[in-house]
Amino acid sequence: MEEDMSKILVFGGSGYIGSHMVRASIKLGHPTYVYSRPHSDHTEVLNEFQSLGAIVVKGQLDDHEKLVLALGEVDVVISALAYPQVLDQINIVEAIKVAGNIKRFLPSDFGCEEDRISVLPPFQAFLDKKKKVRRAIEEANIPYTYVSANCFGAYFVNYLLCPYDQRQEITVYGTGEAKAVLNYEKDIGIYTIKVATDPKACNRVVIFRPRTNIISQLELISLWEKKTGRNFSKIHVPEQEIVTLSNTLLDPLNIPVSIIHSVFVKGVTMNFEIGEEDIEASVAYPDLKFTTIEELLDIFLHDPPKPASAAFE
Ligand code: NAP
Ligand code: EMF
Repeated sequence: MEEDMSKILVFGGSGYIGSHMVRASIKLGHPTYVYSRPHSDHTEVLNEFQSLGAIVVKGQLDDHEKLVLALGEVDVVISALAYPQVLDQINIVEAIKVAGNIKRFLPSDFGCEEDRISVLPPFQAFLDKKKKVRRAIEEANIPYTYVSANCFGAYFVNYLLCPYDQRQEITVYGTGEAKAVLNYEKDIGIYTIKVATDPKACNRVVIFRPRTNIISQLELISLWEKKTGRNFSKIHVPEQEIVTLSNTLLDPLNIPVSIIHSVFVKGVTMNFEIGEEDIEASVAYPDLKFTTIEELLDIFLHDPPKPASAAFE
């Protein structure tokens, strides 16, 4: 069977979301490769992948020859590189052009749908870099899938509810009524591998917007109150204060507040229609299931995931 399975190479596979993609790829039976820096400090997770049968390729992101060689071994390429490395993905695009064999490339999107929204300047500058990578892929005629995974569920539950904190207060950004989409990281891994190898998803935008995962901050807090039996006082930060912070904080600290504004005040994960050309993952793959927000909170109650380190430090 293994010869029928696409070979998948993951950039950033040792990272926060990339590690879920690598585990999903291995679990679904794909020969799996991880491109990792020679002096990466993610040795523990890389060793785990190797023990599960993945091949770790050591190389820098600007080593063109190494990139072309690694790409020559595989069919599908997923990049889960972090914010500072977004433009380094142009090196991957250049190497894919030379290798000539890649059937699909998924750049490191995995958040808000950057081609449909407009946001505060610090977040916009971040999204513009991701858009630049998309345009380079299209220019080079590389078959792609763009994944709009929306909010990483455990990451944002940690950020919004601070579930490990004994404090009685929870911060609410804006009125707390805008709807947002929160998806569990493990599911993002599985669905990403699914779309990366699905012919229907070639040259499409795939949006992860399951009905069970759409929630406002106020609804999320009251669900958490119900589950924990606790009561929280809500400290509202007015929209204007968030906008002012996004104008005054230094780069890159101005990015998270701009993201909070876009997602939880403006509702950018929910405020556009999914187009006819787009794929919504929960509809397209009824054989799979997204962990609901209810279930995600149950995981926090019974088997709390490790908090991620901040994305912008
Ligand atoms: P991450 O864990 O910070 O980093 C991913 C990997 O990048 C690292 O494990 C590292 O792999 C590699 N890397 C390459 N060059 C590096 C360098 N110079 N310094 C440090 N690491 C380097 O990434 P992430 O937070 O998962 O982010 C991946 C994507 O998800 C991004 O597009 C980000 O915007 C997005 N994201 C979305 C959300 C959301 O809620 N939707 C939340 C967070 C992130 P090696 O050590 O093996 O080389
Ligand atoms: O740190 C983040 O948020 C803290 C409030 C950033 C990393 C998260 C992120 C989220 C996105 O959409 C929800 C990055 C890119 C995104 O498109």
